[in-house]
Amino acid sequence: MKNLIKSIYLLNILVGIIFSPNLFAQEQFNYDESKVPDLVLPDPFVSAKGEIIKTVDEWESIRRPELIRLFAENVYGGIPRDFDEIHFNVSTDSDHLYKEVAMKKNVTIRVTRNGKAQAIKLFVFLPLEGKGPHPVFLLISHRNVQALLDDKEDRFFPIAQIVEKGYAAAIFDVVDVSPDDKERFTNGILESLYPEELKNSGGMRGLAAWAWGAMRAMDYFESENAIDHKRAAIVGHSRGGKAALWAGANDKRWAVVISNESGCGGAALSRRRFGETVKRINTSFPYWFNDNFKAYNDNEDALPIDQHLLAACIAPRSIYIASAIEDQWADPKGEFLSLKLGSRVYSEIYGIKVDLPEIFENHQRTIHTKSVGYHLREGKHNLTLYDWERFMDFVEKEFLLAR
Ligand code: GTR
Repeated sequence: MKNLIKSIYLLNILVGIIFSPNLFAQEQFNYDESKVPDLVLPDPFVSAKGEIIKTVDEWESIRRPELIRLFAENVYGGIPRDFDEIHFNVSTDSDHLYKEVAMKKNVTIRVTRNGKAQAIKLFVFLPLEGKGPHPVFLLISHRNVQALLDDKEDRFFPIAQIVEKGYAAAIFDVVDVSPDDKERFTNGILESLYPEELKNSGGMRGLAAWAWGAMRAMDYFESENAIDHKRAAIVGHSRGGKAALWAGANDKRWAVVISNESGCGGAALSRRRFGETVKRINTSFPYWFNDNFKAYNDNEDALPIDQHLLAACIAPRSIYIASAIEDQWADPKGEFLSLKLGSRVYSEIYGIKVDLPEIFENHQRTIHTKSVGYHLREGKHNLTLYDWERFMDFVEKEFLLAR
């Protein structure tokens, strides 16, 4: 009898596991354009109080600061500006793979606040050819930077190609600022420099911390004579692209902001719910965004912003959005639409003639217009030499025009 009860009990557990909702309730993601809801998006030109925004002054004094605040409160958390000291320890490194074309500087950026310190390693490659100061590309890397620097075949960060075009190439690993990990993300500036952010449901989390790191790299560029910090481009791929957009929106020192396949929480419109959704990203990567963002799980229409307004906050500086056809998870169409709608601020507020097509076309194409760059390439989710070549073409034109 005892054995029978035991068997029934075990059978119950087994049936419970097999039919558990967790095992079968796989969330469905939409890849069908006909199922995308009709979009009603927040208007760039109407403030929260209902003021009509028409002039540069109204944009810059009312709407733009309001949007930055709304993104900070509801999505990323703000990027703290205060610290006590910043110090750059620079050494020239002659032991590297790009000796023929570049000089390598290893920079340790040391930031202190309230008696605590954080060190970030920044690697800078300066062209040997040509007279400086050189314009610079900074890549926010969530891939292991040492591994990238040790692999000459890798084109995620194509140092030789960047430097040969006359640019400085700089990179840091997000692990030095906030590790890209659900458990360990506080193990950086969130514990050392800004612990109060964690107590705030609208405070900084991983992505904003990475953006903060990029801003400290810019502080270094400002101090480096070989770099033309007024001609600096910030680049991020995917999660790094989300951080690049947030850094670029907040910090006007970036002349060019480049987001590669940044998708949900980056360039893609959240309300489309195509591919990755707000709920899914908040479930898989809760430490990227602040706690307030979780309120928009399955509730995107309640967001006071959408991602086209992040693109708009970068105006009139240059913005570049890139997508890949097979990267449907990141919603290439939603990325294009963000740029198209966000670029209205370039044309309608700043009078910059942006010439993006009216409709998204799902084939490989590059569109470079004044201040706004875009490409869609064939292939999968990745940052490739093809992408970098398009970025460099665009940046070259932008900087020539700006001279
Ligand atoms: C995915 C994530 C995306 C994107 C990507 C990446 O797993 O869902 O939002 O950030 O990672 O960073 O490569």
